[in-house]
Amino acid sequence: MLLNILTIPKDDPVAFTFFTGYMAMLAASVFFFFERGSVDKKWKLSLLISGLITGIAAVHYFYMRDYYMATGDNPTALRYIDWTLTVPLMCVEFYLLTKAAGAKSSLLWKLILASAWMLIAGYIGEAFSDGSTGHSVQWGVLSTLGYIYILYTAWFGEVAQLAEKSNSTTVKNGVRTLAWFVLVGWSIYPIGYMCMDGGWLNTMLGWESSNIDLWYNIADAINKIGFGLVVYNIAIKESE
Ligand SMILES: *C/C=C(C)/C=C/C=C(C)/C=C/C1=C(C)CCCC1(C)C
Repeated sequence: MLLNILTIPKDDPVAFTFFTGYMAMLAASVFFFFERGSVDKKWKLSLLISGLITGIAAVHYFYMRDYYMATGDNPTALRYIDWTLTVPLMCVEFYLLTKAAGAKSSLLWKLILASAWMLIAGYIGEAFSDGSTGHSVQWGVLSTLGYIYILYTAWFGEVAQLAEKSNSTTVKNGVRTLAWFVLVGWSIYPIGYMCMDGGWLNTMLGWESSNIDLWYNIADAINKIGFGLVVYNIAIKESE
């Protein structure tokens, strides 16, 4: 197959979002790293993590983009390696934000465990798909259990309760905004998942499987850059 990374077909939105996604992640990382200098010492670690999330994504987008342009396939392994690193780092952001209100490291480990569960089940559902709806739905449902655990923790569980106890309204509101990201932004991923071959939506609507990356690319930009910007806003306000 011809390696064709210089021309983006004008009717290929997936390629388009791989290029813009890559550049946006890179720019966001530069922004978060530089802005570490504008916030109080106690917020520098949070901004570093924001920069690492988009930075790790930028490197994976670099490779995923080329993989997609060369093969036209979904870069499933690269995608899940990226998520395996970046989703736990997002859990670290929740932990750091609620630490001042008394978050224990056990909270962090529970969130990381739930994300590992969610991603391993999702990977099995995608990478070992036999094209059947049964396989896709079974692993999708198992994965969703991990997602619901994180969602519950952010909205009603430990994270929400600790944020409520925080004496800063900025932190309280910020954590609530991040919980919205987990509810709305993260829900784009299972929708994308259901569009794969054999996926529930794909079967129902007869969509193309390559659409899966369009969903994932849009979701990643919202969740990684948007999430980081919320943390950045909290840090700036709290540093004033
Ligand atoms: C930066 C990457 C992020 C925030 C990735 C988040 C990924 C998910 C919330 C994925 C969830 C999935 C399900 C809930 C069910 C189907 C399989 C997944 C892995 C796509």
